[in-house]
Amino acid sequence: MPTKTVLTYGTFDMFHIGHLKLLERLHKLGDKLIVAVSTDDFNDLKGKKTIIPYDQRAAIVKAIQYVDMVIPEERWEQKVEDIKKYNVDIFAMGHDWEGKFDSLQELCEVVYLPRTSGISTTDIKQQLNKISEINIQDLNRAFEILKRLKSDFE
Ligand code: C2G
Repeated sequence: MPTKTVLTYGTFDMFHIGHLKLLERLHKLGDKLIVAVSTDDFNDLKGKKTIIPYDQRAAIVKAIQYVDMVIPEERWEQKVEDIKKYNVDIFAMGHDWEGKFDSLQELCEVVYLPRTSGISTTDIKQQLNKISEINIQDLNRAFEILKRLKSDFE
């Protein structure tokens, strides 16, 4: 039975359930799932700031049971070469990329799957920023109380 190979691309920063559910669905589309993880340099090119460095993001994706191979994504243009090099049958992305890669239909099937709602790396970063802001305000309040206590006892 010929192997059906699926290929996808992504940053996978702060790996979360949205990434996992996508990889799980991509795994079910074929027999072999290849994931191209955006390198730190490529993310600079994409204007995407990441928290987790490439080697850790790639190691996490590689450890996912649905994933058979991880390759670096270094250039927008590498998709054509990758599809040919790995005999890809299905190129698939989340639907936030709907239509962006239709030109690849000359080489293989192109599929856009619904994103998982309610979770994104951007949301996680915003929550983390909120926590650090609250912590700083709490620390300032505690500092003011300590200063008042100190002057009361002087
Ligand atoms: N995704 C999802 N549900 C979410 C968040 C992300 O299905 N809640 C999907 C995205 O649609 C994408 C994949 O998970 O297909 C990886 O998302 P990102 O890490 O944000 O990848 P991105 O920065 O979109 O990089 O050349 C293509 C780019 O490298 C894609």
